[in-house]
Amino acid sequence: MKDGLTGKSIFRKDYEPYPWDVKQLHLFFDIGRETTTVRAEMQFHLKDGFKPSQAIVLNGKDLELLSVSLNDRPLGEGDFVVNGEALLIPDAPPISVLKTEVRIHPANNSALEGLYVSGEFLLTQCEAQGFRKITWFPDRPDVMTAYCVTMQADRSEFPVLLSNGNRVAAGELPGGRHWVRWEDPFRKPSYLFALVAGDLAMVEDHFKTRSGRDVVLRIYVEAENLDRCDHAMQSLVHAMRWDEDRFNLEYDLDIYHIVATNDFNMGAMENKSLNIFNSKYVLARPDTATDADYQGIEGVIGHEYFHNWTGNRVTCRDWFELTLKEGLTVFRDEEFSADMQSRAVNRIRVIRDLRSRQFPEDDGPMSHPIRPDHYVEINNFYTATVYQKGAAIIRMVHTLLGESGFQKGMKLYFERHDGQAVTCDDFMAAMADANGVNLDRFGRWYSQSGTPQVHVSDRYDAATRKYTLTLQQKTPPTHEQADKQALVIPFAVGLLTGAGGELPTQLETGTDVLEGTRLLVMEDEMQEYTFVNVPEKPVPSLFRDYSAPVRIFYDYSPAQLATLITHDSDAFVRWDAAQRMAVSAILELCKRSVNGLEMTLDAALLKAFQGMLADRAADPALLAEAMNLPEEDYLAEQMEVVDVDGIHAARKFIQRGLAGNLMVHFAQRYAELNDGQAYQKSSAAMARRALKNTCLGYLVETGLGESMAVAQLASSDNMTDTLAALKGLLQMDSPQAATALAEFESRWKADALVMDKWFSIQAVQPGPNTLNRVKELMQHPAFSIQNPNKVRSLIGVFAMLNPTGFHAADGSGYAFHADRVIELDGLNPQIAARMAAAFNRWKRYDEGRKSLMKSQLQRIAAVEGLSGDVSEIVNNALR
Ligand code: 0A1
Ligand code: ZN
Repeated sequence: MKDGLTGKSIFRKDYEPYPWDVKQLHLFFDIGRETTTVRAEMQFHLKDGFKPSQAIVLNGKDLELLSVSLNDRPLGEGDFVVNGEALLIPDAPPISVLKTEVRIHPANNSALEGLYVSGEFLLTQCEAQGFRKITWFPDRPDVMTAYCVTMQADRSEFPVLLSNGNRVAAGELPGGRHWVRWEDPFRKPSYLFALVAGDLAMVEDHFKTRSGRDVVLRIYVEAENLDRCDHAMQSLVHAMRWDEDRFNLEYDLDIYHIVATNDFNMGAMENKSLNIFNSKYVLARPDTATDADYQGIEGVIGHEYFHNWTGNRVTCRDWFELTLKEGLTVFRDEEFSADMQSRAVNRIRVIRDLRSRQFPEDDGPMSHPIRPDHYVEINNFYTATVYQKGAAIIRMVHTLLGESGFQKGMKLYFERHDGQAVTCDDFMAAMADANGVNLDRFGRWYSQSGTPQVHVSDRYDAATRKYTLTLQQKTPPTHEQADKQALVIPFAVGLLTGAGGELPTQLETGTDVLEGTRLLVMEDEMQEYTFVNVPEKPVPSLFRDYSAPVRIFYDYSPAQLATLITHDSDAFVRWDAAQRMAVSAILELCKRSVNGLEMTLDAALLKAFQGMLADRAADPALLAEAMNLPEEDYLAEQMEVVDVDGIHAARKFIQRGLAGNLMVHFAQRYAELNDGQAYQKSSAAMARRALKNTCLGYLVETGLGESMAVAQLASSDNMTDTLAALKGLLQMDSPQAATALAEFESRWKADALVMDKWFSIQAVQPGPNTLNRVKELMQHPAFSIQNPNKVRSLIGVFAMLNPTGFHAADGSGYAFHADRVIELDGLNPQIAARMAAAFNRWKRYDEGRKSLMKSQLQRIAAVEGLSGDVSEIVNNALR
């Protein structure tokens, strides 16, 4: 696939239903690390409406075919055709029992898709198209069937044998072997199949469902991790309860399994009743996991559990519809986290993530609608767009219909589609029909890519006491879609007095007077809203709670931003105002330094920070969010041509300036929060740690910080504080940093997840020396290029989160990274493709960097036998 044209695109419009019902699938596994044999027995019934003598088409990849038979007749070479990943049996009778036997090699599977080895056990990953690496089958989500899975294996090597559904039989075999049979009463698509075999330890709990059924909950981990499962188990119980309370959805089997692995391409996988998790999203103990890890675990455990209804009971017709399950399930997990912890803090983190990851994606070579129209490799479409923008679009449906309207829609969706494989249109139809509204125009969000811009302007007329907001929306053309339509945009707005009081609002066109936020719905390219009885020129509080995933343009004065930061009732608007102030201060400094002018600290920003530090009423976690300066990559997105070093210098200058000027305030707040109390998991305690460590991050830019960081490191009883102190020492380039790193390493060298953090904090260090350090760290015994978590934490962090390192002007970062992409492509194309995306924004840099990145992309594209995964990414980028 050298020229990028050979990677064949698949189109949504080409969907055709599968002609066959698969009544059931019996699988027989003879398990071994080196070799596993898989026998499959499938019953095909021709569906009504299809003409007789259809072919049966199955998918398979890297399978050693041992035998095929049809209705008990062995098939020979001439009876079927194997063409690439398809096996075709022409003219099959309307009832056909097909039996196949294949051999596969788990230990050689470095792509971590299909059946593979992780430590002392074997496991599967089938989404999206991994099942075809296990056996021949119609590997597409609209083919659902009942699975009965029998496994046999050596008992001492594989004491635990798991699959989906219920364990219905088991027994001993001669020679120290045993067998187990699992049956899943729910028909499911192949991507939800799972199997686990090996030596695993387990913790168990129970959940009583609302209707009184007892569900056994089990988490399987490697024995040394048994003491790190409590939080995951509690999160699971909370998720089960929450889905009953909020969505009226109850679990449907008597058993729920989670298995944690260190070798996983993604976060976790929702296989029916046998979730498989990246251990990062299961294992936590206060001394090994940060608060962010704890929150991540709760969110991902929730996410996979919620898929049981949104994904498993109702699944996707084809992979173009991926956001049907992912956007909706992310929305559900966001709501879960918001209900469990601080809603406002969670919301801000979601918005920050959307803007810093999804916006650039939507503006780059991989831009696609949440429901793409074509792809080469589906694995490249598990994106921030499909997931996070997908969730933002579901959130707008929720905003428009309200909680009860939304729940009515969900109810109808399940009534209509339980047990089916459906489309996003089916989902929207249920929402619309249940509420008697028309959502057709809203549906454009599913087919249009790119981030809409909303330009807001206003005028106030003191004589008539009228205030008019004019909104203009425009979605710039994207890589694959030139023409854009107007979208339906929920616009939640409030008006403040200059002193910060909330004004009641009344529209010229209406009579109702609203005390708080007013929800308006923009449908056209341009719309005006005139408010009456407005006593003074108000400060507009725009898109409260970020009511639509758009870029908001309004020319705020520093005084208006200050009013919003201090007084607005909406946490998003307060945070956003603080970010805007910081962004403009930093970008202004960039400009000044380009023009040879001296850098100065923005007075309004200084004052705002002083105010925030003095605020004892606000949630400390929200203050921490507001005081965390925008990241360098987010700042880069705001520039015409990215000035890597300028951004870094300007941001650093502001950070130092704030720290120096407000040292006493930071130190005082730090001292209050650093109260010596023992670790607690509560969100209040997490919020205090967040603000404390934000203060520390500033203090290390002053003479006070080093001793504070050293003391915090020495006394810490949790990973959040430990890591913050260690990062602080690195950030200030303290002479103590090397010892601290070495001590951390010697304490945690055998702990994979903790060592990931150790790699990351070194890879993220700005400056020219880091590349060599990263190269050295690749030789560290705890590093392995075969392990996705390691690759992400060292190579991924360097490329994506260390702009001054990766974008070194001599191109050394690019050359190194391209080598890694090529090396990874031979091992794990999915991960290689994710890494290759680091070059996606190449056109936004200066000429020198552009041409350096381009030549690395060309070098990758020219690799003989490059995977479709990487080829799609680099050729899109080059186009
Ligand atoms: N459905 C999972 C994500 C996932 C997708 C692909 C995987 O392997 C290639 C693994 C997991 C989720 O949304 O959690
Ligand atoms: Zn998901």
